[in-house]
Amino acid sequence: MPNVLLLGGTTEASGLAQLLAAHRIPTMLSYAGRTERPRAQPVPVRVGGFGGADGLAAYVRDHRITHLVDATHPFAATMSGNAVAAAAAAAIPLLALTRPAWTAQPGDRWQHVPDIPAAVAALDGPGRRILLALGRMHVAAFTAQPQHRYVLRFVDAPSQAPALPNHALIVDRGPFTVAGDSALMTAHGIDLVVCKNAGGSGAEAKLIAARTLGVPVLMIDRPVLPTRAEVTDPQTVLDWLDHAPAATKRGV
Ligand code: 3Y8
Ligand code: NAP
Repeated sequence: MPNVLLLGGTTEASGLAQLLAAHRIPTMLSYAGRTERPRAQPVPVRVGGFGGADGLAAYVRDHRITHLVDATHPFAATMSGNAVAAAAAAAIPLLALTRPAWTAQPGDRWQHVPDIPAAVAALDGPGRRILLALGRMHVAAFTAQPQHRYVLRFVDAPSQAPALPNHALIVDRGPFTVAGDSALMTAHGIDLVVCKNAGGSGAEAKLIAARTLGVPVLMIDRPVLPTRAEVTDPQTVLDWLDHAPAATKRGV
């Protein structure tokens, strides 16, 4: 019987947790602890970092984990790099459950930038009304462009006001709806959406709303992740668990 460590924090991870619970496959879902009230899960949950790749490898050994599934967000590059290193060190199989990057559809007005600094640089020029849909972690970078009116959306209320001088703050967690994001963008007169190429359905509403409203999008491309086996369907993970050899004798 597999003993799975599922690195979570995404819609796909939650979907896989449902499947694993339904098949009574022993699973621990792991959160970093970035939000105050993570979604309840049908499997046991742990919260907090492991202490780098070595800490994750030690956790795998100590808890006799046989399979590691990385279902973290495409921008969680450090975690994904640690997962590759720890799975190798502990000699257990690793599979990433991810989602395809979004691609521009007819009617989309996208400008691609490679990372957050490039997104900040792209905002040179006169003041605009920007939906900065990046969460809380990267807001400070945009203080370099204070001339804009920013609409921010955080999962949790911040302990102190964001540093941007001209902003409106919305506290809401996804998945979001097209109707909700269309109403939000209309109410605030948004003329630019800035977002990460997260992929998936949970954050896609703002792109569909932007397309309908004719609002341009500044799309931050994904960081490069280490090479690892990747699937996009939770059911495929179940098949893998049935067939991937568990930990070799060496290492565990
Ligand atoms: C803690 C777990 C589920 C998973 C839901 C998905 C969809 C809703 C959309 C916008 C974009 C953003 C942000 C976003 C979405 C899903 C998914 C997704 C984007 C929770 C969650 C955790 C986090 C962490 C949080 C980050 C932030 C990013 C908000 C739970 C709700 C912007 C990413 O305050 C903070 O420090 C928040 C940090 C990392 C990025 C940032 O830079 O601020 N997610 N989000 C996970 C952990 O502790 O390990 O609380 O339940 C999960 C979800 N957020 O099971 O239903 O699958 O992607 N999350 C982005 O895509 O750009 C919002 O506003 O339009
Ligand atoms: P990150 O930058 O890649 O990771 C930073 C550190 O956070 C990791 O080294 C690890 O600490 C810890 N960590 C990250 N994910 C973890 C997990 N699932 N369980 C235990 N520890 C974890 O990660 P991030 O971008 O901050 O993302 C944090 C969480 O939010 C992840 O669950 C991710 O799926 C979710 N999320 C992120 C985004 C985003 O935009 N980045 C969007 C939606 C959801 P140690 O080194 O101490 O082990």
